[in-house]
Amino acid sequence: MVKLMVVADEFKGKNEAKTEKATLGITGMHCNSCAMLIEGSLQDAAGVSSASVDFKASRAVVVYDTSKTNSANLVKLVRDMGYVVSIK
Ligand SMILES: [Cu+2]
Repeated sequence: MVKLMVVADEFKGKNEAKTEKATLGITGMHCNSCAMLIEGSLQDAAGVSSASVDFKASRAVVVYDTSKTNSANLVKLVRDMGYVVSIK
């Protein structure tokens, strides 16, 4: 019990940055290159550590640092590319 708490505190101290995963629903992708284009833009966005876009599922999964960005920014980025985006 005590040991567990110590480990948790150490982890907290090292990790100021909090990672979160957002799933976005994307409407308007016509082919796989749309998905690749969106994926590249998300990967290049500040605070994003990984992004993958699935054309067939009309969905993007993005892992990001909550101290650097938020899901609203990610949604806006894809919206500005001309797609309809919702947070799943
Ligand atoms: Cu396309």
